[in-house]
Amino acid sequence: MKKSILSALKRKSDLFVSGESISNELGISRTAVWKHIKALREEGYDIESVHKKGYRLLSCPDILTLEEIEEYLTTDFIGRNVYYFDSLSSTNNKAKEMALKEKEGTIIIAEEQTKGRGRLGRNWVSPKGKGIWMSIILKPDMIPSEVAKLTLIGAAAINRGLEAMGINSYIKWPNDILIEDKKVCGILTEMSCELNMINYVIMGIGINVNLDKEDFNRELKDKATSLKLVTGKKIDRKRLIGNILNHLENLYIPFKERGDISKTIRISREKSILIGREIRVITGDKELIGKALSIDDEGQLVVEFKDGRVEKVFSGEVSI
Ligand code: BT5
Repeated sequence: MKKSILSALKRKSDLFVSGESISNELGISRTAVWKHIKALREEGYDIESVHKKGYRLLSCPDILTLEEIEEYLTTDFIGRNVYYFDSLSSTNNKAKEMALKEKEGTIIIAEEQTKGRGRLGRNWVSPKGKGIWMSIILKPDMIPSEVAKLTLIGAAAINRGLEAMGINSYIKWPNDILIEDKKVCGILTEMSCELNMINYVIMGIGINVNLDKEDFNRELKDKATSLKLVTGKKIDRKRLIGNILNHLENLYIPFKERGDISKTIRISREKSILIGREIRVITGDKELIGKALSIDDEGQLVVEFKDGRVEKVFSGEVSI
């Protein structure tokens, strides 16, 4: 009901909508309309009410509910079902709890994470209202070893989504997005699978959108940044989410339907921060130095090591 009232106010944009017309349209009492208006105000909607004229929507809050992001979506299924939370330990954890019974494309978003996670149990800083901390539930019908490619699809979608906002970024294979050599986004892809079958994949995306310098602790100060810090202005999180999810779906569908990741690979190569550079490849407790030569058609990083060996790295930790 609250959603219908909000849509009615949004439809009229800056005009008044009478309480009577809302109550007639939705078949509820004027008092009920008033209660929903009050609840919307508590969520941060600025709604003016004028005697004999009705209600007028003055502004919408900076929140990432479906009602707020859907006007930016052109997708068929990704982002069409949104669970929005003020605070969660980790959106990936919540998504895992819900994944089996939710449909593909469902997203879980939180304004803050109290135990945001990176890979290998590392911490992910996720302060309230300043980032995009979300997890997307995917259910591709393929063998588990294909899942590493989804991270590349996510990274390419984020790169293109940022580009649509006029922001140039680079991809640090396989799961980071960098601007000015600093990390602005990380992806954590997790899955539940059987021997030959994926039950679900959770693609967790963390983007530092409007974080300020003081949001980064000492460890992160020199290696992380935010979109606000690099552009010098506050970035519209709703539009950014829309752009990313639209690109994500466009890159995901050919992969899901016919295993085609050619467009993702093109973007990964074109925007790679590693290709041509000296890198360190960390696998387990081993660390090897080499030069990143290319990314092959399967999304593997081709590295020439110091001893002249050329090898493909399928997944792992790489630093510049
Ligand atoms: C990642 O791991 O980069 C994956 C991050 C995924 C976060 C999202 S948010 C939504 C979803 N729910 C979750 O709980 N997680 C996902 P990794 O490559 O392991 O990088 C982790 C390292 O990045 C940390 O050890 C820090 O050094 C650094 N780091 C932590 N918070 C950061 C931040 N906000 N911005 C940039 N770097 C950060």
